[in-house]
Amino acid sequence: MEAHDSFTHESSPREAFDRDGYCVVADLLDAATVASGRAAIERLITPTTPESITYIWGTRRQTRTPEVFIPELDAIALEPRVLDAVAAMIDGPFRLGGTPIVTVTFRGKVSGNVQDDNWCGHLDGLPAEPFEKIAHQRASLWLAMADIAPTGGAMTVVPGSHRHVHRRVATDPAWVERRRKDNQYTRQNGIEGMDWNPVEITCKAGDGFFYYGHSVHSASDNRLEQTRIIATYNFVSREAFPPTPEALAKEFSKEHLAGMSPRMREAVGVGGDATL
Ligand SMILES: O=C(O)CCC(=O)C(=O)O
Repeated sequence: MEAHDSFTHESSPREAFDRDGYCVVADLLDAATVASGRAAIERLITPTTPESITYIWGTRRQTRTPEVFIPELDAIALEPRVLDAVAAMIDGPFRLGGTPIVTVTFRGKVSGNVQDDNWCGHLDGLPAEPFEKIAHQRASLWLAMADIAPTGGAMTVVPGSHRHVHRRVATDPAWVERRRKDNQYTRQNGIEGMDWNPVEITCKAGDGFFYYGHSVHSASDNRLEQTRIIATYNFVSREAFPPTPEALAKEFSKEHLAGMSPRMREAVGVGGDATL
């Protein structure tokens, strides 16, 4: 597959991801695809959507998966530019390793703002293996279904924090012990030697970003009227995470698997050797 233009810049998305723990890739979806994805999301998620459908964190709503799925979002995983972007991030053949997750942040509080210097980050667990081993076995691709502007509830990351986390895990058992109990990272409670310079990942509708969960990150408050609307696609290396029946049963509901198009079934690895 030909590398897309955006991958030939001086710093490719993959290099940026390795350096910063996240990277933005512009223009993965066209306007019509964004509009249809967004409409399907807005039909399901409103400020009063119940907890049986979404996890609630401040004004942020995130679909419960695998039980909640939005069929219209499936085809987006197969968009050629999406697949190109993922191919640059994962080593070898890959598959979609989970139900697309929808996140909508309405105006209001989530975990502070960089502008007020009261933003608080966290890690999605402490890494069990070195960055070099795990970084390109999975790719969490967040597709923006609406523009995300500063103070608009963006995913926020401390660039390069994953390097500090991995170094501590490899060298400092007392730190690991402490951070198992304290997963809150602030300017006052950061990581020794790490610059505290959280960055909001702003982008346009149709853009995507990859982020690494062992970076210090969190969602910011949304101070705008514009809701932040994201669909997250978790792709995995097919070799590292084969589509065994047990894996598929955890990743997708029976109803979702039953209603999938043949191409989508191939993309998740149901019943065969097809790879993306
Ligand atoms: O919604 C976001 O931007 C951040 C989500 C987050 O912190 C997480 O998934 O762990």
